[in-house]
This record gives sequence, C-alpha cells and structure tokens, in this order.
Amino acid sequence: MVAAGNTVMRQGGTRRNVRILLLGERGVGKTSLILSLVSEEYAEDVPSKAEEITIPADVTPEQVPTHIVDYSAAEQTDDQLGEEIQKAHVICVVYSVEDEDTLDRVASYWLPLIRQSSADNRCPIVLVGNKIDLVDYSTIEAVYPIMKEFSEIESCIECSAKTLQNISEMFYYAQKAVLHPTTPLYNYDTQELTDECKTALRRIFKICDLDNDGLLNDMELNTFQQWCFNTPLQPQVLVDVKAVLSKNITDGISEGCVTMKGFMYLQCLFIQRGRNETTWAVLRKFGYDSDLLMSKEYIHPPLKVPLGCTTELSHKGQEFLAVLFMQHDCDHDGALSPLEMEMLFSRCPSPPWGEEYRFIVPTNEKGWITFQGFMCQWALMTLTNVRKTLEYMAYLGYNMYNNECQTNAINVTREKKLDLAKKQSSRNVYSCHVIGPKSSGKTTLCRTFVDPKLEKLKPDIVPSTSHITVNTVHVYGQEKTIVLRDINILNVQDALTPAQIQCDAAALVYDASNPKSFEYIARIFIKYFADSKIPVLIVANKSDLMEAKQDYLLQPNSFCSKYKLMPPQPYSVTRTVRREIFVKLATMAAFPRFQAAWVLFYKHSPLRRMVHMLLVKPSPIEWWSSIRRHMKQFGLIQGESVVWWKAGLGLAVATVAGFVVMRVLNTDKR
Ligand SMILES: Nc1nc2c(ncn2[C@@H]2O[C@H](COP(=O)(O)OP(=O)(O)OP(=O)(O)O)[C@@H](O)[C@H]2O)c(=O)[nH]1
Ligand SMILES: [Mg+2]
Repeated sequence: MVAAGNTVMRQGGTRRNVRILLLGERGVGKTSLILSLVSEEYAEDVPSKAEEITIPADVTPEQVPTHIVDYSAAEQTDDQLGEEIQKAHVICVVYSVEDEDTLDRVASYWLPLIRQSSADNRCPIVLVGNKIDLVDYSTIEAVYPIMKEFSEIESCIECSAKTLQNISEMFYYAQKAVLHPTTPLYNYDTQELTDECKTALRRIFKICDLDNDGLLNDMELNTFQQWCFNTPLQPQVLVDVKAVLSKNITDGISEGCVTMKGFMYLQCLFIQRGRNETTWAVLRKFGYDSDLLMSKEYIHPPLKVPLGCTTELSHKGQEFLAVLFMQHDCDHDGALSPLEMEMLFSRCPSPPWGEEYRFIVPTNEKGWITFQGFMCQWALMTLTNVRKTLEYMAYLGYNMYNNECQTNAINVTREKKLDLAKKQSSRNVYSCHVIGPKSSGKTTLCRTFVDPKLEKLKPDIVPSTSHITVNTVHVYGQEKTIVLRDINILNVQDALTPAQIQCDAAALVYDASNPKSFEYIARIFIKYFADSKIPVLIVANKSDLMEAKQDYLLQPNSFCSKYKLMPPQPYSVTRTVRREIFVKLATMAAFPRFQAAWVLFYKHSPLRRMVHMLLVKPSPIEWWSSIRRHMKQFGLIQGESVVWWKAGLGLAVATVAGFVVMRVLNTDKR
C-alpha cells in the first residue's frame, strides 16, 4: 500500500490529515505556488521559504485538514530536508517547464533522494511542471519515462503560479494521492486491478446482485448507487454506462444487465481516468480500509451484552437471512445444496460453520440444510458466539440491505433475573440441557429433535463431539428455538460444572426399564436443581419397554410430587408423537416459575384452554410475504439528487481534459 510519513493518523483506515511537501530545484516556483494558492494572486517578490500553512478541513475538497510545507535549500540543511521527507504524506516535486535541467534533476536527484529518505514507506509523488505561462508546449512527453521508472508517481500536472492555472488542482491531486491512492487498487505493470481489489469488488458485486443471477439489473445498479452515493442513478447515465461497456469489452453486458466483468471494467476505468475516489468510496462503504482489508470497526462493532442477558437475531436480522436463503435456494426446494451453500458464503473469507451442521439442525432427506435448519444454525451461532454472527453479517452485506449497522440484526435480551421475577420471558432462543446416566437415551432423545426418523443420524456417522441439536417449537403460537445440549457425563461421581447446570430448562432423563437409573437423576436434582430457579422436567425414557421398579427410596412419581415437579414424562423413540416433550421443555423455559402456563402437560385440564387464550400472541412473522415486500422496496427510496456518480461516469466516458495526466495513461500501448 501507499503509506507515507511516520506521523500517520488514521480513523477507520482513512487519514485524518494530509501533509504536503514541495521539493525541487531552486527557482522552480515552489514558494510562489504555495503563496498563489493561499492568496489567490501572484506576487513577484516572495520569500525563499513560505511558512508552514494549515488549510482547515472545511475549505479543502476532501474535507481533511491539510498542511503545506515549503523547502528552501538556502534556509535548510540536508538533515532537515531528510526529516521533512519522512514527515510528508505526499511530495510535490516541482520543475519548471521552461528549464529542462530542472526536470532532469527530478529524475537524477530528487526522486532517488526521496526513495532513499522515506525508506520502505514509499511516499506518493505528484510531479508538478510550473510556469506554463512561459511556454506554448507541453512537457508531458518528457515526463512519461520518469513516470514509468518511478511507480510512486501518482500523477503529473502542469500549472502556473503566475496565472493561477491548475493551482488548486495541483493541491487537490496531492491530497487525493494520499486519501485515494492508486497503488492498492491498480497494478501499473499489468494495467489491471490488483487481486485484493478484485476480491473486494467481487464481494460487493455479489451483495448487490439481489436476485443472485450473476448480473446487475437496473434496479440492482440503482440500489448500489443509492447506497454508495446516496443518490439515484439517472436513466441517461445507465444508458451511457451500458454503451461504454458494450463498446469496449465483450461480455460486459448480458441480457441488458451488467456482468461481473463489466462491473470490474467500470471500476478499472474510473481508476484509469483518475477517479480513484469513486472506487474508494464504494470500497469504504462496504467496509474496506486503506489496505483493502475489512476494517475491524466494520466487522466487529461494539455490542454490549450485560451479564445474565443473551443474544438473539432481531426481526431484521432474521429477515435479512431469510432473503439470503431465498436468493440462494435456486431450485426452490426449500433447502440449500452444498453448491448453493458455497455460493451463499462465497462473499465471506470462509463458511461460518463446517459439515457438522448436518447433525445439529434440521436437514432434508439428502442431508441439505433446510430453511428452518439454516435459521436454527444462525440462532445457535448468535447465542453462543455473537461476535461471529456480527462478523458474518458484515461479510454478507447486512449493512447494505438495511442501511444500518449489523448490531441491529441482534437483540440483546433482558436479564434473566427480570424474566424470573416476571415469571415470563420474551426470549426466542432457549438453552436446554439433557442430563442423565449413561445409556439412559439422552443422545437419542436429542437427535430425534432434529431428525424424527433418526435416519440421517445413525450413531456411526454422528461425530462423538456433537452434543448439540437445535430446532424450533411453538409455544402458545410463538416460535421458539431450542438449543438442546446433551450433557455427557462419564462417571456418576463426577460433579457437574456450572456451565453444565446453567440453562433455561433441564430435562433429567432416566431409563424407566432400568431399576438403577432413577437414582442418578434424583441425586443430580437434589444436589444441583432443587434450590435453583431452573425449571426441571423428569423424562422416563424407553417407556415402550417394561417399566422397572426403581431401586431408590422414592419411586419417580412420589419423588416428583415431593419436589413439586411435573410427573415423569414418558418418552420413547418408538412413539409416533414425540415432539410434545420438546414443546413442554420450551414452555417451561419461556414461563419459568409460572406453572399455570404448564397446564398443557395435563391433556384434559379445563384450565388449559383458558390459559392458552390468555397467553397466545399473534402468530410468528409471515416470512415470505414480508420478504417479498422487502424486495420490492429496493430501489424505490429516493435520496437527494447530487451529480456525484454522473460526474464520475461522465469523466469515465469522456477522456480526461486539461493538463492532468494520470499515471495510468502511461501505458505501453499508447
Ligand atoms: N512566469 C512565471 N514565473 C514564476 C512562476 N512561478 C514562480 N515564478 C518566478 O520564479 C522565480 C522563483 O520563484 P520561487 O517561488 O521563489 O521559487 P522557489 O522554488 O521557491 O525557489 P527556492 O526557494 O530558491 O528554492 C520568481 O521570480 C517567481 O516570480 C510562474 O508560474 N510563472
Ligand atoms: Mg522558495
């Protein structure tokens, strides 16, 4: 990258000030240039060295405070010169267009000296040919070989301190060389975008390709334009862009839409025409810093999660993910094939999860993640690693879809102690632990949660490390996501850790056919749960087998009534209706300490209907219709009409005017 000076100050990868140093032979007009800029008039008598000048941010074109520093061989030592070179962010090397020697000295003395003094921190250079009022020719021809030899030269401009021609342009280009450098974007030798730039633009293209057809249609281009420049795309500009693409490259346009190749070509054109700021504006909007890496601020915005609170996807976060799923479910089978999933995450450095999802969340008969499974996987990640969710939301382009920070994709729930006090929780994701002695059927129970037929989950293919399953259930008409954790205890004597105990509801599972089984969970209950506020459900597993009398001082039923627990819930893999148990667990988690809500446990309770009526809330969001609404809104929002983009394209379409010659015009072909 181009970085200069050791007083680099950055914010979000962008410099907060610019220090411009003017160097060159004696008498070329350095001091005159500075004074002409400041006073807007030419003075015959100038001191040998101008005082350092600071131009406040609001009067500079790029809104960055700018320091302009003069150099005078008569007043400064070589050491002082070296120091100034090191402090500079950009150096204007001035020659006089009417004195060939001064240009020769640029190549033979000044540029090598700058290279030497700024070491590996190659400082960007603007070549300035002063005194054009004295000649009727251009020195550009003589400048080409120098530009070719010294890649740090960003641009060259001819001007006159006397007539003020191109004076402000010169300082603007100097500022631009610092703020919107070409080097990270463009490779002069190959005359192509750099790999980093291509990677970034590829991601941006994919984010903007809302219907995922590999093309940007007019609506998508307009959305992109609106997002990056806060102004709609003028219809005529759209026509011009397409005309430029059709004329200059093959495959830049397909079916009347801009292809990835066309998109890249346009950005390349901006850079070649000296409109780096347009490409940089796009890149910065999508989170890239000066090194074309996604900035930390963009990927990891601060999110406060107080103790006792959890993190879930907000309605907007869910909606964004639903749109994403819909975009990539190309065959509309309600599931993502491995290829579709790869496509979906191709805008991220790597997928957020590995193959293990097949054992964690619902998948279809082919083992492909379903919509429900996809949302569950995100719910799990958001609950357990919200930082990663924020990071992936950024990669995927949440910020563009909703025009806001991705922290809005997250809900931080209220503290659990408030839920307990109110005996009700507004969370949508609960963590439930399944605890029981070895062979009591915990793992099978957890697996039936995501695969009722237990077909895809044959023990030999399920990795032993997978202890979590996630699925959704409805609790009084509201969709709740349950993260079931199989707490694997090897020895009955082993103590449970706080992490193994802390959850929203616990299922203590015993094998009803094994007389030695209940004692373990009875002890676990008394030791860890009797005094806790965690709701507990006792599950009598393998209820299809002959029930054994338990070798324990209390039989399960008596134990439950003694400790005011729900009676043991019979469960078996052979049962046809098994989901009930998960609904019960979810209900207990959603209404902790509000046992009236648990009446659904008693099938024929007259209370059940009444409580149900009291608790039922509107049904969950109708995904698909809301998504359709969301899609339709794209491109309809009109912003202020500024001619930013038009100007950009106008310049890209036309050839660059005036005396400015950007480096990139220095090509072998020309
Ligand atoms: N015709 C014309 N004369 C200029 C222009 N710029 C500067 N001069 C004259 O060139 C002479 C030198 O200008 P300075 O600004 O002192 O040059 P400098 O580069 O600062 O010189 P040192 O401080 O000695 O290194 C002065 O007589 C200026 O009036 C210009 O654009 N056109
Ligand atoms: Mg001077």
